[in-house]
Amino acid sequence: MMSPRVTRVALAAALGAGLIGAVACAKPSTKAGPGFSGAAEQVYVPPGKYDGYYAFLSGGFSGQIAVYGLPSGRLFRVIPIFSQDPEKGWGYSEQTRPMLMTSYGFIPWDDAHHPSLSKTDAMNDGRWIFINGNNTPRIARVDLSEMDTKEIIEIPNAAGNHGSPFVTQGTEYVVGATRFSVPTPQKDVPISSYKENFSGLISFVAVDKTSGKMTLAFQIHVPGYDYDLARPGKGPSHGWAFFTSYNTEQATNLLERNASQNDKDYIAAVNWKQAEECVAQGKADNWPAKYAHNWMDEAQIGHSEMLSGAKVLEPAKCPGVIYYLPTPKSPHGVDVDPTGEYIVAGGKLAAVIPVHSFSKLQKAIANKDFTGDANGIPILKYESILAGEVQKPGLGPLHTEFDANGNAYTSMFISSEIVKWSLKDFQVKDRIPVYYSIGHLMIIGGDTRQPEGKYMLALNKITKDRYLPTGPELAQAAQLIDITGDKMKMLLDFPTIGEPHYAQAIAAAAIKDKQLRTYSLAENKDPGVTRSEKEARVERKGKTVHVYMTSIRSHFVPDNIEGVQLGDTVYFHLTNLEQDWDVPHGFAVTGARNSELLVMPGQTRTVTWVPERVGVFPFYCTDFCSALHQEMQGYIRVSAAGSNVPIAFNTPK
Ligand code: K7E
Ligand code: CUA
Repeated sequence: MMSPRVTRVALAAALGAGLIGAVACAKPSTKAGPGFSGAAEQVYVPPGKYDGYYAFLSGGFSGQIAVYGLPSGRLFRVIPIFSQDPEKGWGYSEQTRPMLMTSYGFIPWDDAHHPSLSKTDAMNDGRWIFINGNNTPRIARVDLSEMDTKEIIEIPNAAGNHGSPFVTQGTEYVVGATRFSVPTPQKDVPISSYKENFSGLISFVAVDKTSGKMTLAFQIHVPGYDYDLARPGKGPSHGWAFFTSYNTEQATNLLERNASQNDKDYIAAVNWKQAEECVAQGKADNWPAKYAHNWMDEAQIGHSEMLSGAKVLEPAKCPGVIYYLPTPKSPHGVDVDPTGEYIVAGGKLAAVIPVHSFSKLQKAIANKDFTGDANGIPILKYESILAGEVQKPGLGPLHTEFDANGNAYTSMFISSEIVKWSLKDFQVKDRIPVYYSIGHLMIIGGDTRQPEGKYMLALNKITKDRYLPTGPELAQAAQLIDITGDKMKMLLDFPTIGEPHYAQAIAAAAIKDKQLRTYSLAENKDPGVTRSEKEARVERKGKTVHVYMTSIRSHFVPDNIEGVQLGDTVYFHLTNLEQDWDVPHGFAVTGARNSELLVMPGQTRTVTWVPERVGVFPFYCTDFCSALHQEMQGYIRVSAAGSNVPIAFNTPK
């Protein structure tokens, strides 16, 4: 995200803005753009009607993705990804726990920043959405027809997978960049030896065209700066990807000051097609690496395997693979316009928005228009690659998205506004205040070849006075803005789950009819499946008791179980026999230390229960499934260790 200094400055700015905001509350029509007239109609989706768009908002430090409807701002679902989610049993049930394995062991949380929809020919294709785990470097793939996480791959040798997982125009790759340079590979060295020992890695994870399966293709070893954000090129710039970096000062302490010295840092322009060739020619080194690859199989059972080794390319062995574009000043976001020609940077501390030209970049490379090099990586001359600078845009430019009419929209963190400017003349055309301290912004299809350009979301870090206060922690928020006219128009505020770093959105029509309704019971391959009530049973194997249980409206089979003893471990394998849409059943048992199970129709989920007391304990369905849901209950009897109560259970006669 940002340096502490910027954060503090921004907080001060936000406090100032808070006062303005208070005024805005009193007189909304003067402070929220041209007024709210008609806004209610624009966002109102009548009961029973659908929204026109799905929006996928990162949950930031919640580790998940939240699915909203636009324009209503209604929350539909939280997709559990990197964090255990007791609401759904994600990361608790035996089938889902492998999804959270890493080389550090089981990691039940991460900080998720950038959802990225899969693309075909630089357009959203509605198949998958990817998101990065920032803390323990990972990338996840969610299937959009199930809205469920199908795969998570760890990124070895990386530290802070922030500039990730932005997809290339044909989803050839999802990318990753190390936010923090570290000793690579890791070793025990003094922190003061940063300049000699620390470096960064830019990773390319290949995505299988048919299955979506992710494979670590190669990594590029880069100088020890902080690599922040990324965007692959498109159209003419397809085959390239751009990564911002800051801390070219290579400071290790008080970065707020010490990493803000240089007038310019860099955008790394990576020619990944060239990298592919060099790797194919055997020019990459094999580095030691250990990383987890986790996936859900077709039976919705999670697996985790530990992989080793990584192909790492040294830029010196692959000339032309990477160039540095000088960029003012501690750049954060980097965004590529719909034509693929313009590369826009957000220099957090910069007074202008610099726009690089891809065609000029190619010319400058051909002419060797370099001003020097950094660890052998050529630095291009700023003036030679510059398309233009947006003057006086506001304070703290971070991220840019694009509409269908040649306009760009940049979020201004410190001055809490969005500025609209033209890609033709780089002149500011409009600005709108946002509440407050905006990070990313998102236009529907705004990172594609053809933005839809109807709505824009402002994704704000701080809300201050916008909502009813809720103690020390206030909601982060999104704001919906109409961008169809010359003037941006504020339509709606809605709170988000966690920090909404970035978002993606797609027309509802593109995915709504592909939504899976049930899993097929006939095809259920879970080893714990119980396909009919007649097969329901309880089996003891030594100190382990397996309960093969079914649920259907409105009972469990079996619903009375005896013969369990202290010292046993009980596995409840619950199969939901329903084959109707929208009829999950839940399962909870007294004293369960993990979570409930929430089992979709046709699915099997397993929860582990270790009884700790003698007695008779109820279990019940947690999901209100029918008129007789409250009757959906049962008992399990726990006897003392060594008791002679035999295993017993009931099934329908
Ligand atoms: Cu919040 Cu993309 Cu992590 Cu910018 S990032 S704000
Ligand atoms: Cu099943 Cu409630």
